[in-house]
Amino acid sequence: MSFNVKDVILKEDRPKTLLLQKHSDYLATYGQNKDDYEFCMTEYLRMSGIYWSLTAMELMDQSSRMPKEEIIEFITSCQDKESGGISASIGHDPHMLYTLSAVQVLAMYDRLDAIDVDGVVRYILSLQQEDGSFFGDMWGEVDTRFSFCAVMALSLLHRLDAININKTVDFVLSCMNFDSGFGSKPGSESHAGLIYCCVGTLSICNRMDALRADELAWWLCERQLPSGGLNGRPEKLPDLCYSWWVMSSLSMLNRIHWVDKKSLEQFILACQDSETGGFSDRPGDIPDPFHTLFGLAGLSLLGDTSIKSVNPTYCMPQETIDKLKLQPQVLHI
Ligand code: GRG
Repeated sequence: MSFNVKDVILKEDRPKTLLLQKHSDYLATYGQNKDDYEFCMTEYLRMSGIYWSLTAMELMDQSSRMPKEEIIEFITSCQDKESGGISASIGHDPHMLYTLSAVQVLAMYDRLDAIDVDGVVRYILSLQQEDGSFFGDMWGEVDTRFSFCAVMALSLLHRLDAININKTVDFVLSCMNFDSGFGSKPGSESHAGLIYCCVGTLSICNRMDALRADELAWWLCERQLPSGGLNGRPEKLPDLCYSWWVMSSLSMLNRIHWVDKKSLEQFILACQDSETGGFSDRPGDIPDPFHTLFGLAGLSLLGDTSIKSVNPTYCMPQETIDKLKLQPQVLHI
């Protein structure tokens, strides 16, 4: 019996070296024309867009090309005075995801004073539920992504004690599946993106002991396809962003050497656009800041020394995490 593996084929004329200058130019000019169709259509996720671009630029040591003061002023304007939460763009509703992105950006700029920190803490606390889970916003969707956003944002603010950590951990553990992976809520299918969120939550809360590390790492390694790229769950195509979700999880589990690093590196490099700069989800597709961050961050985890070291839990430069004196847990065996 033969299986049909969904995968891509890497062409011989693909990019094979890291085009750092092109990526810096791509991100420095992205959004300079505020009337660009793509820029307008992504307003609903602008705050995360700023986080992806700034982190990628920081990792390339090029963040001075970003409009720092304009970004800080924008973030201040996106905080809702009443709830304390932060939105994706001015006049939008606050949400946990964009609150985290804003805190990450301000932490990198060492400008957390630009927002009402007590307001952010109050907002996050207001979204924790009796079972330890978190809503994403006032509309009540529960997802392990929001648990991770809550603990990451609070830990960056040194205010993790504001929430019930034991209940937070218990809820995340209730989302562990028979395959040792995690989904978005209890009983939901394991998915590499959500595994990163759950392992990240346990890393920040110092409860990595609760994982079934070998089985989980085995499931994560099985995400690697013949092209070298990784998918997010069985039977799916590879996507560059899983170079982050899978590899960061393996890194927290201290089992990054379980994947074939060389072929993954070839896949990541093949996702570069050699004309415009930037990385895309798969070779030949259109690049965007999201995949550009995860391409660079993935290469950093693989040990590329032309990129700064990235912290696998926070997806931020290690030097920022050191400056904040944070020590997310990594397994030792
Ligand atoms: C600080 C890096 C960082 C993140 C904050 C929001 C968040 C925490 C993490 C998101 C994790 C996640 C769910 C990632 C998956 C993103 C993705 C490509 C989803 C696509 O899902 P499908 O089902 O794609 O459309 P597949 O690949 O399964 O076909």
